[in-house]
Amino acid sequence: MKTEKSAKPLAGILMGSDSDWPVMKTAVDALAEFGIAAEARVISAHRTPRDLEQYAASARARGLRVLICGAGGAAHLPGVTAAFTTLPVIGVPISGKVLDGMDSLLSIVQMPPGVPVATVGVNAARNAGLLAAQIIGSGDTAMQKKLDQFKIKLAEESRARNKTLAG
Ligand code: RP5
Repeated sequence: MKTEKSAKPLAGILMGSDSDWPVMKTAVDALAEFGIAAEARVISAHRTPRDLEQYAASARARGLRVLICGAGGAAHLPGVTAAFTTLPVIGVPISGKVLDGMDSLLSIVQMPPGVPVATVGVNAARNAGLLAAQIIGSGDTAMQKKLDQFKIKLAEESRARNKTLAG
């Protein structure tokens, strides 16, 4: 799981298991498109809860600006992380071998009032990475330009799809 770059990580990527990595790597890749370094860790709300408290409670002081947490099944990782920090937390429901990720989605999205988690779609870690880039870039003009360029490219690619239609 090599994600650390020379630049200081601004995003923390947590996942309940290394089995979540193929999905969560797409968040790291999305951040990298905007030159944002991330650090990735396997920390489980159930298996290593004390490690989670330590990580989340110290994240802001270590310079992180946003946390992205992916978990499957009884997916408490994003919610418990949000309990220990005031950094923005983005939750990624991961689909497991049963229930198609509905269990994870509902576990993450139904947070109690006062402890928000921004939940993306099932396995939608790329969107989590893009949202994290927007959060990190919200007060940064140079980053805003990169995000604007990304939107322009997205629109161009969408319009180009008209060319593939028959007739
Ligand atoms: C969750 O249980 C993890 O986030 C993972 O999605 C799921 C299965 O974990 P493993 O059995 O693959 O370690 O805690």
